[in-house]
Amino acid sequence: MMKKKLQETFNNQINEELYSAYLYAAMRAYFESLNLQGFANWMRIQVEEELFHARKFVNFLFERGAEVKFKAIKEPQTQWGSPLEAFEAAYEHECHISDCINKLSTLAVNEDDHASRVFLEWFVTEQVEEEANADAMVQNLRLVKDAPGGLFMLNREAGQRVVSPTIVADITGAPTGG
Ligand code: OFO
Repeated sequence: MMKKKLQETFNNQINEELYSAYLYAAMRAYFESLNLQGFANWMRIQVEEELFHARKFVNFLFERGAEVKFKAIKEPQTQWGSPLEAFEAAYEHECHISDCINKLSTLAVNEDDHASRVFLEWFVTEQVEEEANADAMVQNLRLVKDAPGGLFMLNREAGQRVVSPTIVADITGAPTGG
């Protein structure tokens, strides 16, 4: 059985993941309003990533016989000064999430809950990718600055992003072949 403090912190993390989805949904809407549909697509995929993260936490708590509590999700920012500013905010948010996951892992170790510690390893690795993905967009946008041609190309590239097969399988129940 998970200790109460750990259960509470896991439930806070579910809220963080749902807020992440909400924030990226707001960023998608921002890009849609600018007619930058490639960046909007990038954010749409990111929303799916975050909902997947939230479901992983929920399922783990169910498996452990712990209580799942859905708390109010705070309202996200809805406007940014430029595409670069939006992706910088996304990168900063991912750094914040990495911090939350690290603190949760430390708590799991301190509470001697090794099942939680092992479960959280997936998220520790995932956060490396989450930060890198957002940072790559920031670096590319800094390179092109305000050049319309560069922005056009980055937007088109971002439009190629697709939902990972693991997430599709989680949503549809389809076999992944793994
Ligand atoms: Fe973006 O990693 Fe979850 O929150």
